[in-house]
Amino acid sequence: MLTLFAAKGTVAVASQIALEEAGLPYNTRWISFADGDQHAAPFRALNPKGRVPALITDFGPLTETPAILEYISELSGNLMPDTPIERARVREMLSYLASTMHVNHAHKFRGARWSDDPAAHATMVAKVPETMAESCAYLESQLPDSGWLLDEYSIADIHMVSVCRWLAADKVDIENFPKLAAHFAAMKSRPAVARILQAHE
Ligand SMILES: N[C@@H](CCC(=O)N[C@@H](CS)C(=O)NCC(=O)O)C(=O)O
Repeated sequence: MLTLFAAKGTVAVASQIALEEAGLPYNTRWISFADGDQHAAPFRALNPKGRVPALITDFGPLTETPAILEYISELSGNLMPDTPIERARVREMLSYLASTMHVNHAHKFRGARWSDDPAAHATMVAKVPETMAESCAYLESQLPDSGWLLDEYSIADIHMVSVCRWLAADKVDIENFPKLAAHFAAMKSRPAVARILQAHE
């Protein structure tokens, strides 16, 4: 049985949605950032990076949202398009979300990763609405006028939910990006997505 380690409000939401949508049996183990669980020895033994998500498989822990999402899609034979170029497009989006947009967001709470200077932290926080809006503009440019990112529903659509959840708190009005707003609304109307978002409240 798969076990997913997650914390509320985090990118782990994407892996949870993918597990639900794939219909795979799994357990969720919630950890608390307020209690510093991600840095404590038991969790570090599973993920030395001290981050969620971490998916415990029969073959050991698997980390990094793009890898977890693709593993879930492979186990289920679902949530990935068929053609090589479309599969590459999915990976292109997952990579952007993880390596650029998530990192933009992380500058709000995790400035200590990049500087020891409190003044630098303040300027990083101030920049988040701008960089997240830039990322939204990129997503808007990639989405079709309606429907999913590609012809069929995929793990790329799922990963986008995790960053859209952060926008209001990051002072970005999603309504400035109509295709993204419609995509997020369509995602939230899916029962599996609604269930998981509710669990993060
Ligand atoms: N590249 C990783 C990033 C994971 C990550 O940074 N997760 C955050 C939560 S959104 C975390 O666990 N942060 C804990 C910390 O920085 O102490 C992924 O995409 O899964």
